[in-house]
Amino acid sequence: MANDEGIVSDKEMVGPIRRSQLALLFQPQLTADGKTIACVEALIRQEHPTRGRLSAGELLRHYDTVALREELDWWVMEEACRQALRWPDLSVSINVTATQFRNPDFARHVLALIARVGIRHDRVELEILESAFIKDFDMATANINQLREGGVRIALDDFGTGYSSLSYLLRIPIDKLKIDKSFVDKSDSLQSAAIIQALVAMARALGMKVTAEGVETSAQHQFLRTIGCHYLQGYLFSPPTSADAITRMLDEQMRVRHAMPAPAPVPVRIQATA
Ligand code: G
Ligand code: MN
Repeated sequence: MANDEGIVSDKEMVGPIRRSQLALLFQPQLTADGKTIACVEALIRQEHPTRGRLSAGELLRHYDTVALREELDWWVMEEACRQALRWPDLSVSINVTATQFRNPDFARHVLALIARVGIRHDRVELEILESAFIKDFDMATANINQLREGGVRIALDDFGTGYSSLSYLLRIPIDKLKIDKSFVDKSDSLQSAAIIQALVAMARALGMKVTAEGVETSAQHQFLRTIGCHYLQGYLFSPPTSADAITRMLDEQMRVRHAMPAPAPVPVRIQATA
């Protein structure tokens, strides 16, 4: 039962009632031209009976025991992989926590889940924060190595906001950098533009892909495209949205592509025979 503020206690949130309130939304990451969805990031929300849609931050306050958090984390991972079976051409990106990375069996469990769901390993990308490495660097790295050997890709989320960013980059095997929204927001300032440009150049030199987060204006889009970001994510293209809406966006993408005029056929000359 809810208290005066409409907040449901943890006890009532376990089991099927709580699960039925959980929703996964997906936010597209597009190729730099803004025309093709390459990946979707799974983001959790709760459809609360009295308080409407709760953000991840509000929702996680209710999942404050280790067991509840763990159950939720695995629910997100499995649900995201299952939903992604609907979009065979896309990767799915899933946020994972520092706590998950400290579990020595984490990589093994993820690989088993992927095999059970039946999604291709190389379509799954895990987003981690630099803070995942602070408490136990060796364990986090061991998990990452095992995941990457299994074909799963790793992205460093909110890049640029943590500590020791540059030294981490050289020490952690990472496939993708996600440049934090706070830099993109200020990309009209010379300093921020210079930092973003340097980050992109460095990531590319290290063989990584780069996604810019929180792209909201076409000026930001043009800048990020020009300097060589591979992928873009943000409200300019789409907010986090339902799985059905992603399917509709893919249908529309296909329709636009096929509606484009086909290149003019090369005229065939028939030689008159003597
Ligand atoms: O830290 P992470 O990259 O996982 O954060 C994703 C969050 O950022 C989501 O909650 C999403 O709603 C939010 N977000 C994504 N794109 C934008 C954007 O263009 N503008 C703003 N204000 N928030 C965004
Ligand atoms: Mn993320």
